[in-house]
Amino acid sequence: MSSNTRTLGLAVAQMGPVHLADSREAVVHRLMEMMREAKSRGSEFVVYPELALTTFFPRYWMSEKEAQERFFEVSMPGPATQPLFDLARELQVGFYLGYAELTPEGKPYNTAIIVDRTGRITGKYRKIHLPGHSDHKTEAPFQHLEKKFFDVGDLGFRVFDTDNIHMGMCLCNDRRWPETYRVMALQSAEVVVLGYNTPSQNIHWNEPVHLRTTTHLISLQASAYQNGIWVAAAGKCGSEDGFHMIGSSVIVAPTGEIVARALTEEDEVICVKADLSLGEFFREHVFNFAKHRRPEHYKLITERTGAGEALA
Ligand code: ING
Repeated sequence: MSSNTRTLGLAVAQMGPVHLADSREAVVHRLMEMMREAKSRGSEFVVYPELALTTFFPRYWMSEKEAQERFFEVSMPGPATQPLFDLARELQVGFYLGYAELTPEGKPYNTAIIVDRTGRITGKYRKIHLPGHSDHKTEAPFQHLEKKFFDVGDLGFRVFDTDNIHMGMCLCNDRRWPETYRVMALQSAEVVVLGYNTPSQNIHWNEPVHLRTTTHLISLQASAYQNGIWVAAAGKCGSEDGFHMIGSSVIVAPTGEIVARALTEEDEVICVKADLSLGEFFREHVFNFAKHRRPEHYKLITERTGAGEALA
């Protein structure tokens, strides 16, 4: 690599199951173990999953009040998570963490934060693409109640300067929508980090199980390539109280190639020395936005929500 190459020691900390009976303290202990391992392998930033502190509770029917009492954080850091922030500061490692946020005003969000190497929160994101439903599907083997338990995020897709890296972030279903990455790439993102919880079984139609992993990977690979960015995706996976979620946590290069992939469905750290200059080749040439994009022909993308008539 050339001498002026900028690199980032980037780690993804995939989590195995978090069961209903698991305490936040026990979960934070696992997160800290993986941060220590990532640091020992030269990492400077660790990506944790979506809703990392609890089981994927939107699979269960309950009232919003019960969900908020049992699974939401009213402060970040809070008593259970403060040790993770302290360790980050001690090890000088930044991190992304997904959790359920209940604001002082009582608004519920599926949230993620970026914390820099001094342990300071430098960015916050609230999930915009909320999948699933809000009604009780009594016939379904489990629920997917993100539209019931969370409000649509109100912070937009932002890029944060974290330890001199232009870092964007999103959450889970967001990774399936190309608009997510393009809005951040138009803000000069170099890396996009995200967490996910993806059930293996589709409760809406009889989708072959392998497609869950296929669509997860092509979404990440295409978006990394089409925006000249690194993408790091951390899953919470395995069988949570009998409900299975996919693993395949990955780090994808701006080439669209998977450079690291988790092999298990347990707690597993994958690490890459990400060459941030690699993205520049793509952003300078094939995806030189300023030279090649023609927004005057893209208007439907922001004017229409659902598909409609062909343009006259
Ligand atoms: N989970 C899933 C995800 O987007 C899903 C929901 C799966 C939607 C597959 C569509 C297809 O990975 C979350 N939490 O968004």
